[in-house]
Amino acid sequence: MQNSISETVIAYIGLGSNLQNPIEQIHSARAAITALVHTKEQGFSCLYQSLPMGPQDQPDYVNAVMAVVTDLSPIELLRALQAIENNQGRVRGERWGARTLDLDILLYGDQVIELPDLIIPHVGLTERAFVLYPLYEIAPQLIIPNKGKLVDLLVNCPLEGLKRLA
Ligand code: ROI
Repeated sequence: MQNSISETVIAYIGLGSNLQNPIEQIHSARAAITALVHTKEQGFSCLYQSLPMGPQDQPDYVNAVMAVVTDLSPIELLRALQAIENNQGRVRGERWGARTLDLDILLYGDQVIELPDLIIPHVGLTERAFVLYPLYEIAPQLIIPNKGKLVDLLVNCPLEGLKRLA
C-alpha cells in the first residue's frame, strides 16, 4: 500500500544561461535551489562554456549540473525551478533562443516520467556535451534509465567546443 510520506531521491538539475551575466545567473540559481524546502545540495560541477545548440546568432552559454537530495515530487520540483527561472527574469521567447536561465530536471532518482510538461530522463540529455560532461564530473558511475551507463554515452559524444571555466 502506498503511504503519504514522500521518498527522498537524488535529482540532477541542468543549469544554463547565456544572457545578463551568465556566471552570476548560475551562482544565484544554485543558491536559490539550495534554499528550497526539503532539498539539499549534494554536488555541483564546474562551470562550462559551451557553443549554443540551436540558432547560432546568440551568445555562448554557461552550463553546470547540480545534484540535490529532495523529497519534493517531480512536479513540485519542476514548479519550484520554474519559479526560480521567473524570479531571475526569464522571458519565454523564441523556442531555442537566448535565455537568462534554464533549469532542467535531468534525472529524478531512477524514475522514467512522461507527463505533458515533464519528460525524465530529460530529452536530449544523451546527446548534449554540455550536460553529459558536467554530469560525469559529479556522478561518474551513473546509469541513465533506458539509456545505459553515462560513461558509454560520454565516449560517443564529441565535446563540441565545451570548455571548463577556471
Ligand atoms: N545550448 C547550450 N550550449 N547550452 C544550453 O544550456 C542550451 N539550452 C538550450 C538550447 C537553446 C537548446 N541551447 C543550448 O535550451
